[in-house]
Amino acid sequence: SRIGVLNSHFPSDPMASEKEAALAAVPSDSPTIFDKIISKEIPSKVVYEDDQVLAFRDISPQAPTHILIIPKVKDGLSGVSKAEERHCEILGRLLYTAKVVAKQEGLDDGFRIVINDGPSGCQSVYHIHVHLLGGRQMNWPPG
Ligand code: TR5
Repeated sequence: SRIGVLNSHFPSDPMASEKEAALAAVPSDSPTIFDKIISKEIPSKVVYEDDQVLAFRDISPQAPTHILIIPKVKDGLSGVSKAEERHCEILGRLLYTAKVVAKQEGLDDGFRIVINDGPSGCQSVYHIHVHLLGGRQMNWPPG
């Protein structure tokens, strides 16, 4: 559970080491639902695509515009915390694509970019993705 995950950061939790192991075991190379979205096995509302990245509408939008931008080849990049130097180019391309898509979506007043990482960061799909959110006033701090 979410609370269990949070508790694992307290050394007094007797289950801490077990939970840490479970966290460490999140496999960065395992396929995710996004592989099937990339292959078009599962349909999605694609708003931008090139040879390296895919951008599609989030199935559970948290703002009038909510788009996910992902690399077509994961290459071990399940999240930012797994980034290696070889990923620098694709990491930059994900952000650049967010800008291109924001313009395409008419988000001229601004937008929010989010990358969740790991259980405490509320990541649920372990294939790196940039959330592009816009079309309403964002609040700070985020939840
Ligand atoms: O929680 P994190 O940051 O990992 O973001 C994962 C996002 O993927 C969430 O905002 C989900 O709503 C989104 N998601 C999950 C699925 C999905 C999707 N967006 C589009 N299409 C989807 N399909 C077909 N299936 C999903 N399980």
